[in-house]
Amino acid sequence: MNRLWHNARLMTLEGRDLGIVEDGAVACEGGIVTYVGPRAGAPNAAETIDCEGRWVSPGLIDCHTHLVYAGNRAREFELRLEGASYEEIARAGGGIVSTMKATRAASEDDLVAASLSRLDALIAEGVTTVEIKSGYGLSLEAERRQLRAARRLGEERNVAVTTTFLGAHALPPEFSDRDAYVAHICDVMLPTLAAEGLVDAVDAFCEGIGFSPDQVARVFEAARTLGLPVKLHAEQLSDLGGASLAARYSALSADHLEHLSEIGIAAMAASGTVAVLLPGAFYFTREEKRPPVAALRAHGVPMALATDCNPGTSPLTSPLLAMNMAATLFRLTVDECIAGFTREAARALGRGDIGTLVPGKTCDLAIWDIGEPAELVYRMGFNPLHARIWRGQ
Ligand code: DI6
Ligand code: FE
Repeated sequence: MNRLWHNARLMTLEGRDLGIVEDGAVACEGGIVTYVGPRAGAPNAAETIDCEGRWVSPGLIDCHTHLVYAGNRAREFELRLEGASYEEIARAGGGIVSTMKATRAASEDDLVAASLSRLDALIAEGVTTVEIKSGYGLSLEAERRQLRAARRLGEERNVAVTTTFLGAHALPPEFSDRDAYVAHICDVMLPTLAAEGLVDAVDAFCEGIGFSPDQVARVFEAARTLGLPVKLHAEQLSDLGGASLAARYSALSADHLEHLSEIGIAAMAASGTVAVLLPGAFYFTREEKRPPVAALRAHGVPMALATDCNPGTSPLTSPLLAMNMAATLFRLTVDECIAGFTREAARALGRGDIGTLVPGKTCDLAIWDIGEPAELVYRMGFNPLHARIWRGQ
């Protein structure tokens, strides 16, 4: 079935800015975009949809989430309000490990049910592709359950799910030695889950309370052997040189980056590694050091944005609020915020088939009730989505 959306103002995201086309049209056939441009040149279609002058952008892409988990950390939030730090709570056995316990106790059905409401919140704001990490199971069986639940979410809803294995997120209680756990990840967990088709990419938490650069390098070697792309939680709480390490492995992205150095920035620029900025985690943990946005810009490092939806540091399910935070807290421009959830997010996932409106790409659209693009970034807690199209439907 071919369709044509017309009488639209387009943000194609083609090129370096928003790629605006006034009085535009988008045509699709079989879920693939066949035309983007002025209405005057649009082909005929079996079905035409009048957008009544609304703005149309690519569907949003949330390229970094930990959406699948059980329980919540509201109590830990209260402890932090009383003065405890995130690292203190983690070292005292709270933090990631407390979510691990709840997640291990949940069935696959429980995980799907608990995660659907979070996924629906993203979808309601125009998300058409979401990356979901494991990392709250921390055993072969429980990581498998998390990844399977993530895949199932993509069957329950009209949304594309891409999965990332984050076994190296925290040390599970069965292990007292981080090196031994890393060996188990490399020799058993990752190869098994990859063979089951559950892993699209591999991530790790490179941090004092997580894993050292040497340990992460071992995980990346195992990923390379399996032909899987890598990404990294890097320089969130301290500078361990994670971004440079990620760049050495041609990582798709390095994420967080508040404590990123000039050396790390130069390495990312050279390898084409995307900087994924996560203002929700910055805000929620009351981090005081901002990611070096001006230097990333100066070096031409592409910047993506994501919610980092997770129970501990970013219980955020609003890409639009994340854009507002990125502008207000990190001084990103409106164009950078919108590109961060479309074109650059696609790049952070290594996906050439989504993220811009160009013939040949997947027809994922968000249609907005706004007067100008800045309105997407400017509002807080208001959702102007008029309609969302996934694969042409
Ligand atoms: N960094 C984060 O912000 C999340 N994971 C990570 O490596 C937090 C995960 C959590 O606290 O549950
Ligand atoms: Fe994260």
